[in-house]
Amino acid sequence: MTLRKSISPAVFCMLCCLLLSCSGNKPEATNDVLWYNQPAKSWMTEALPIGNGYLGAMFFGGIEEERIQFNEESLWSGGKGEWDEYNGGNRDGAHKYLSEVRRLLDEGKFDEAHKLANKELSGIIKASTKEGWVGFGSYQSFADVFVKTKHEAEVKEYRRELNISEAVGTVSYKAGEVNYERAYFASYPKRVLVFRYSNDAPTGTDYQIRHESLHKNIEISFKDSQLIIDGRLENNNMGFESRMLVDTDGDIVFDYGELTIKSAKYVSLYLSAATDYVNDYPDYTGRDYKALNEKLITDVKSIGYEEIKAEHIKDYSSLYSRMSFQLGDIKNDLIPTNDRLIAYANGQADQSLEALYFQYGRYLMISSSRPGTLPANLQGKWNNSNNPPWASDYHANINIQMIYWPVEVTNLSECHEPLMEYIDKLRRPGRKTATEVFNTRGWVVNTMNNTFGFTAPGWSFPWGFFPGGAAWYGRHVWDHYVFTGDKGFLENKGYPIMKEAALFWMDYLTEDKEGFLVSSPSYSPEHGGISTGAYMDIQIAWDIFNNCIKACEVLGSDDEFKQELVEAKSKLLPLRIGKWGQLQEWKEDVDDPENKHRHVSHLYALYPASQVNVEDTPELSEAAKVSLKGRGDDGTGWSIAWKINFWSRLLDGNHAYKLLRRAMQLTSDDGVNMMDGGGLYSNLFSTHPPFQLDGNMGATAGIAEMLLQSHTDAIHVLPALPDNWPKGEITGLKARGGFEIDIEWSDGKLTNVIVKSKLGGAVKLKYDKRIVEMNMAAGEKIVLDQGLSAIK
Ligand code: FUC
Repeated sequence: MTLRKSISPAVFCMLCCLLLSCSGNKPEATNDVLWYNQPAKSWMTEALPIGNGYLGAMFFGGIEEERIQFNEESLWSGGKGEWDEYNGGNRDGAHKYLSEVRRLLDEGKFDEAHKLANKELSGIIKASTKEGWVGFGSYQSFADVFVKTKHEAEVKEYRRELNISEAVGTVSYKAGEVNYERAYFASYPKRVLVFRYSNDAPTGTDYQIRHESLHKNIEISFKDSQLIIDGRLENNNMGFESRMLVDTDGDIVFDYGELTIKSAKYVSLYLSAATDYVNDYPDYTGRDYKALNEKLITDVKSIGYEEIKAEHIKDYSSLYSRMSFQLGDIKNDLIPTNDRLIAYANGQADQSLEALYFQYGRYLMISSSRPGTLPANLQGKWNNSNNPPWASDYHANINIQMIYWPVEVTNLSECHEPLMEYIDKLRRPGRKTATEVFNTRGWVVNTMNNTFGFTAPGWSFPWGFFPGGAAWYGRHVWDHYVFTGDKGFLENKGYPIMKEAALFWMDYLTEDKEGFLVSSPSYSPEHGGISTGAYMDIQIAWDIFNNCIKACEVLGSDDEFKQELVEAKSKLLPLRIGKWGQLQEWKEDVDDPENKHRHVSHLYALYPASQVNVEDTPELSEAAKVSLKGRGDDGTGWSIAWKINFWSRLLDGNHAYKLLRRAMQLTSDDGVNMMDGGGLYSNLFSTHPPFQLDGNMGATAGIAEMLLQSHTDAIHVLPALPDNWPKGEITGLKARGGFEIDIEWSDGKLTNVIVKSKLGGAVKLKYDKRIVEMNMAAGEKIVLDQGLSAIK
């Protein structure tokens, strides 16, 4: 980990005073702003993200030359268009080799089993090149917008900011006596990116605007006041188009692919982008993307900038403002965010930075996942490369799930819908993989998924082999139901998804010599080699069986299947405590206390699932703690974030907080580090490294888990409050059962809690050693004091 620079606490205090007294461009004190007094140089570590789920953009805020890199969520290479024999990665008939692999494993011939599984069960891509994986493909950058403005006079009072309560970015500065302002936002209602340039020079200013793209097969033109990119991806022939409508009071000239706008007091740019992709197996194509763009641009044409902006803020804040979070009294928001991070890395307290980081996770969620869009991928929707790390894919052995961990608890249930849709659409290709590779009913996905139904195991064993993916997705489906109480969803969409994922496990599990059900072959992501009965598989099977049983009870149907599930669940290999007191990762007691691997897969049962919890399974919880201590406090960004959640579930707020601070350490490392990277860039992107959205979202979920838990039969208030957060207030957290909870505390103790019930019903509330049980009517609100006595 490298710090860009470090400052002492004394210098830090001076900096605060200086900023408070000398800043010409006085910022408003607010808890919801990231801001900087310099333009961004690096895309990954400094540029700031905006997005509406369909489109994402990163703005740099350069003074003479502005760069805005943008993405459209479906622009992916790969799939059938790239390679006729693509087949979702499946080796048809691969299951013929399963029994042989199992026999070898039973005989303890692990190397031979590995070789055979690697050769016959792995998925297929056509080739691995430096442009990426042919067949699997990767998420692509769309293009960049460059805007040049010349300044003769000295530039002062520069400020670049992202206001996450409104989802509006701004840049402002003065050149001589002229004020320059820019605004950037992504409207979900209008499905466009909006960039606005304005100045108060008496005769306006000249702006030069152009596009640059990494794609070769494109044409750039200007017609009907629109700068248009029309292209096809070279490898899979995917059609794509963007249209940027220019509205200005200046004079426009288009020459050599560049727009010059003369003497303009304002320039508003409205950018829509689309591709011919449709999430429809097996062809994944057919959208009339040009007609869509035309409609979107026509829609914004007749409406003014202010109206579009007001509509955007209203839409965005209808989600964002469902929660508020205040921590302590220290407000350092008058200091540039990068300087705050430096001070924080040097040990300064900055509780409002921690609260900001929590809310930033919600901002990133709303900006990358809205109804109608694809789910957020490994980098949300932000990617500046055509060969991004891990293809910027949907990684189903932890990453995509972690991205969605905070979504229900932080009151953004609608943002979960894209994942529900995506999961639903994966069932058809997933059934083929179940049949061809595993010879089972149901559906399955493995480690790496893309937008073209790649559900086969990855192309090398063991990292690519992870049949737990679909059942883990099933946990999200179930959680979506338990948080919202939407029975229609459960009946029509959720339960069918879950049932088929459970069917896969019913068929895939085999009996071991002791008569327990185990998975074979299996392995614990992404280490330890091939085995029989890696515990993550068993825990995932337990979880999907358990949740399906509950779903059958809720729906009052499928009794026969429910009985089968009950029986299968009772025969699963029981969790075991090993020789050094650890929760075993494998069926055999072979865990190495020195193993620091980033995946802590055998604690799936502790978080996100709840098979192991302090209340009901204290011994297993203790064993989980021993395992966790063994793994240590380092890891990649997402690994550290997972550990925040684990320690919260173990009710150790101070340890969770220690990991939160570790997760928020400023770094500028952007090369891949598989072991002990982690940390934050100055734009608050969490890093593996490199940037992955999972680290942000995992930490946001972890903070929520420190303050509220509802995975047992009780809603537990302040279950893992760290000493460093003696005082605070959080409103709008969600608990399972359709409850919304506001909590206030001071001196490290609960002051009051407000419970609102959407669905009505019984609720058990827990704080410290106190428990209260209440019956609430739908829509009822109850205020309780520190002793959990109702006061209103
Ligand atoms: C998993 C992890 C890696 C990385 C990748 C995207 O395979 O093991 O650390 O996060 O996903």
